[in-house]
Amino acid sequence: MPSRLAGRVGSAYGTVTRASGRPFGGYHCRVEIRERTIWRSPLRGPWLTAALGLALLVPLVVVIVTGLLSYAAYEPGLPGNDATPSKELLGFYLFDWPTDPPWLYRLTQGAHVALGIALVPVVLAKLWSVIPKLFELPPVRSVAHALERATLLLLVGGIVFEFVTGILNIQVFYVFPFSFYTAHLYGAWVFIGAFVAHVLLKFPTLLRSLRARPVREVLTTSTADTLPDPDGPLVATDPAPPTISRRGAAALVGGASATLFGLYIGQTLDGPLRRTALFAPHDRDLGEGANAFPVNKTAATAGVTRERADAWRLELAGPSGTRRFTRAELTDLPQYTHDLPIACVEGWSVSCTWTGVRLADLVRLAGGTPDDRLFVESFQAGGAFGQVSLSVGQSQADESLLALFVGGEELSLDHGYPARTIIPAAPGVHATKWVGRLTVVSA
Ligand SMILES: Nc1nc2c(c(=O)[nH]1)N[C@H]1C(S)=C(S)[C@@H](COP(=O)(O)O)O[C@H]1N2
Ligand SMILES: [Mo]
Repeated sequence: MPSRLAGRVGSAYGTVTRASGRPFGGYHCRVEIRERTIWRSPLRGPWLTAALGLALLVPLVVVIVTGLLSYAAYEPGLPGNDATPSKELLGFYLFDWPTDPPWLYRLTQGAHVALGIALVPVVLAKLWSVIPKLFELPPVRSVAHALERATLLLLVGGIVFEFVTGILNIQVFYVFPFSFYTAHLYGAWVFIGAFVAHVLLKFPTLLRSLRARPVREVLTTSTADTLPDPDGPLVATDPAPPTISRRGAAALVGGASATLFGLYIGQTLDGPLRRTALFAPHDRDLGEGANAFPVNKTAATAGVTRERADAWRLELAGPSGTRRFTRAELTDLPQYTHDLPIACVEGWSVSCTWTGVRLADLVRLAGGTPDDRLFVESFQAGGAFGQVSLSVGQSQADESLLALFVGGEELSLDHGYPARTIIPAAPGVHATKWVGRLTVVSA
């Protein structure tokens, strides 16, 4: 008798024989019955797991690639930009981050964060679809089986770790007792390794499982007519009556995913659509006027006061010595105006019109050449955000500015008054506020 039927009529006997496939003793028998009767959804089976796997495949590759690009965008090879301890090979990057097009990081990091958020329901559904495996008994059957389970642990542990740290970070909820940057980078490599192995191993199964159930059939089958997959791993031996069809489940997961995407994407857009970013933490009470855009670290938390800012001089150090400039002396230099976005690693971005002195002009004023780069230091109190090495390309780009004005108004204290750098296509964290010193470094 087919084992599924045996399960359906509720025979504990049939359930057990199929599950263990061998003679059973009292203890073993009890455990197997429990395992087989908890997970009874008729949807669980090779088709659902494969369909969710396919839905995740391309977006996860985009999340991985944009994540690695974000690492490259930090220019981790330059002094002071990457504090990751003992990164060795994991810290490799292959190219200088470009300065053109200026919206590049806005796009890659917006995609990284928005897709990461949108995939949460799909990942949860995928974990739900395979959850009986977590309670598989006996826990280890052979060396090969132990290895397979260890890989799955890295895969599931890796994705859960990356999603949890990423989401906490974009919600500016820094509760973990370690550096987000380091943990998310190391976690990424664990996940990427397990992900690549998993895709290579399971892709043939994915194709086979999807072919077994044509899309047309899935789309036209009602809840009442929804049957379990024919025999296969994960299929309940004792399935409950269906409460949702496969197309209904797809609509549920897809709808949840689209809703999350829709409620986040606004934080990357300029204009009225920004107000749709209900879940994003950076878009409330921005104030009025040209300085009404998100503030990551306020002047107050950075220990910057109006008095300190007013007593300020910019120190410019280079081959021809150190010079000091008042703000008025800087506004007397040739001024340039560019529309450039600030694009934070946390996914939000905003385009502003910046006016100020060209960084390349300052390099020249300090006696540097077009092959030199800048080291930027803030006069804020302490903190890891105070120092950034810009690449030669970033220091020399026409659009890279020491900005003094935004949207035609003086920078507000929270946005970096008296002066901040703004670099095309660079991550927001490299747009140093309250610049205290610029040093020309020959590359
Ligand atoms: N000195 C200093 N500059 C800084 C920061 C900081 O904490 N200190 N935060 C950075 C980060 S993470 C971002 S995204 C942008 C945010 O700029 P905003 O606060 O002007 O919007 O400033 C960057 N510049
Ligand atoms: Mo940021």
